[in-house]
Amino acid sequence: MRADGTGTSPAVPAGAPGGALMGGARTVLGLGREDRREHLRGLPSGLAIRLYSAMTHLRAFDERAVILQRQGVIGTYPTYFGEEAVQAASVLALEDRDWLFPTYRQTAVVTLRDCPSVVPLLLWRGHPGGWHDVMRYRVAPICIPVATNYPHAVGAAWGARLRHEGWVALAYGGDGSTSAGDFHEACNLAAVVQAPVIFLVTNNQWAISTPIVKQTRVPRLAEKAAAYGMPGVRVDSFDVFACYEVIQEAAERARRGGGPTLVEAVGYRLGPHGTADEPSVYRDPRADLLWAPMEPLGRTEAAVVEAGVAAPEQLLELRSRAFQELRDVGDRLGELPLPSVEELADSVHRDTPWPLRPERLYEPSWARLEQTPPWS
Ligand SMILES: Cc1ncc(C[n+]2csc(CCOP(=O)(O)OP(=O)(O)O)c2C)c(N)n1
Ligand SMILES: [Mg+2]
Repeated sequence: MRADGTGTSPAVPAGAPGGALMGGARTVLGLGREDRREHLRGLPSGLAIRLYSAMTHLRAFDERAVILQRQGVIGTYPTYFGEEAVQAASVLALEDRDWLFPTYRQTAVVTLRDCPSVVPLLLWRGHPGGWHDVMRYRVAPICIPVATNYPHAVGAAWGARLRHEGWVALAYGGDGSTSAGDFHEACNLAAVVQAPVIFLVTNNQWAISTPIVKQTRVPRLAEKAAAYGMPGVRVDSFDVFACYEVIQEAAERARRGGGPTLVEAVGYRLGPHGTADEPSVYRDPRADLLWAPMEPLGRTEAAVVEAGVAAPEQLLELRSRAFQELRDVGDRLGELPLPSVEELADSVHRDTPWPLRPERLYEPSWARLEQTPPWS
């Protein structure tokens, strides 16, 4: 990293797609051809392929999940189409002992830590088998209430610092989450106690139907970091190499005792908010066309092939394998039996409270009234 904290990759040129909105964002793929080649050829051996492979797996998972939702096998599903680069980079830039704190948008990051894909898919089927082993993968349960995962990550990271355990925590979030009180409190406390935590905010410019201009007067979210006393970095969210670099730098700083970092991965939500959403009713579809060339998989493929880091056949092979694997997982998922009422009730609490015990769920409400609760 340079002395001014900007790292080795420069900012997205203003003339590039999204250049105006991406102002100040770090890039590798947006470099001129020669510089980009040099950068990609200088990466540690196999890293480009590992990143690409993780991205294809995430894409295959996401596409399969949308198909399964359309088939009625799973319920509502928040697609992350277009966010594969930042998500793949976030896992690979960290060590296995580091903790991840995902939201509904990062359903599949746990599978990059070798959790079987069927597990998060079962979650969206409302099946108790959808709870991954939190301690084994060091991935917290996903948080659907916006911004609630930030304080969890800060608390965990602060604990790690007090115990000198050497791991860092990474909490995901979106542009909308930065308006929530939890975000403010988490950033403030993290900086005060120098917690080894990374706030990875993917600014896709939309919080369901609320655009970023209605969310904040500070469109460069990374600038908010200054108010808390921590570094803030902008990066192109569609650029897996720049995201990897920025997150790794933040993790190294945190590990050295340098405290938290706010990483703003800026881009655009290329898809709908989720399977129940239709964005054309609230945003101009022409903007989608403008951003389409930033789609991260195709962009990465073009760059690594051009740089001679991978052959097109090799990438095709990786992509086909990932898609076949997820097709098989999807087929098996549809065949699994639905959970019983007992399984549903018992999966929520370690010791199921009396009013929620499975046998009681079958009783008509008048029968419950006539019984004496055990605490009376
Ligand atoms: C506390 C809370 N309020 C409202 C919601 C409903 N909700 C779900 S996602 C979402 C938008 C969040 O947008 P953003 O933080 O930009 O993340 P993105 O969905 O774009 O990844 C909202 C308002 C919620 N889940 N939790
Ligand atoms: Mg958003």
